[in-house]
Amino acid sequence: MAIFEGIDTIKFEGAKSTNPLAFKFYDKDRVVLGKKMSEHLPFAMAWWHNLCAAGTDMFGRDTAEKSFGAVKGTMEHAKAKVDAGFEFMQKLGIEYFCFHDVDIVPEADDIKETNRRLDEISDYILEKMKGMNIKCLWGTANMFSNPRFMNGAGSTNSADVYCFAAAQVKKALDITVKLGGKGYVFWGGREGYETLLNTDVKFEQENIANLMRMAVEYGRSIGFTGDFYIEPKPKEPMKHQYDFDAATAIGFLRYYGLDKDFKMNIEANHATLAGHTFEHDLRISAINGMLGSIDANQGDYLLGWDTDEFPFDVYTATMCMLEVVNAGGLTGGFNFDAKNRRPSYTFEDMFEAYILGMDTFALGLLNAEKIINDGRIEEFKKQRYASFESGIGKKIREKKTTLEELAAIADEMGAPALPGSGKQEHLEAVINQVLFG
Ligand code: XUL
Ligand code: CO
Repeated sequence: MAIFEGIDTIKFEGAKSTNPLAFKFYDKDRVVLGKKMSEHLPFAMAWWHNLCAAGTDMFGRDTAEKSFGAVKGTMEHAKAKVDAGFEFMQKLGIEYFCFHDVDIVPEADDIKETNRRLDEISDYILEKMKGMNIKCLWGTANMFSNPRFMNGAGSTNSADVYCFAAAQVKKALDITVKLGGKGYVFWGGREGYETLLNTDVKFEQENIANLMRMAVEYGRSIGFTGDFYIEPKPKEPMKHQYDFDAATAIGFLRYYGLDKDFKMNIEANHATLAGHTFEHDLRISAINGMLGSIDANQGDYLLGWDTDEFPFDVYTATMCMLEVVNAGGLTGGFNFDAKNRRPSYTFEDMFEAYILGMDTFALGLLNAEKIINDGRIEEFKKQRYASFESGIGKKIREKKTTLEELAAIADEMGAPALPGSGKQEHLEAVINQVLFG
């Protein structure tokens, strides 16, 4: 029995289609820049937003009905969510899912019982996966919702809570490996602080790094060959979170010798909360060889928190896809860490949200292709640094010069000529011409 009755497999119908339950731009087999769209865009469903969250916010209760025919908080409900999730992914042609431990089972008071439930549900998920082209992109442990984590998990002041966090990471890794997950995420939900008056920052960061080191050791010992990811976010729920942005997280990983096993999982709305564009954090990750995966969503520039909206902004998706394509693609995928707005509470809304997100990234990819093929942006950038291609510029790049030599050249020349126009407006106009001309 179908859960999403009346909703058929979502098909590509093209830009002119007025069918809300059809793709207008995401045409999975269309070849773009030498690869199929579906290969450029390995989309994933976020278990938590799509199957668990039903609209509760600080001011009101659920608006959406997500019991899927079972009593909430039971293992029957956990299984109904699996049924719903797989039907949903299959109908949309989504090949991956992401989960937290407590998204897939109700948490029990005793971790031994929670772990038993995780064994049971992962057997059930594995059974579902058979014969279907649906895989696990990444798993993670929720170490921020339960009150025990109020002072953090790796950064907690309590050694007992630290043990609990370790136990959850261990089990979440077991389940991720069991489901063939490509990655394992650390989003430091409460790894941060409210006030320095009660916080030893160095102590806490060392403990977080140690938890990650133990996770790598354990993961590798049970055959996990994928990437570990840090998902940076500057604030919310904590006032200050340690993994502020990609640059901060990369520095942390290098300092603690974790950079060989970890990459970044960059979330658009987290980058903008950090005062960056999405593409900035993608670029910083890419140039450090750490662009792993993406949490695809968008924020609201008028609101100062993580609104987790479905991607709609085609310019941003275009800039994102330029970064991804230029980096040679992702080792992970595009996880829609996004939720329907509270008043969009129907099953159709769930599908339309994913169609919007997938079409937005398809447009981003098609636009990136146009910009790359046009070539003017890349050529301008190349020309901009041309003075480093020969003469003293070349010597500087080859590290064959000294401050004394450069100072002597400066003495000779008097004032240098102005370095050439940055031509931002020109380049922006080129983008608009390429996209809409
Ligand atoms: C929270 C967030 C998380 C992570 C996984 O802002 O993005 O859902 O993606 O823990
Ligand atoms: Co996220």
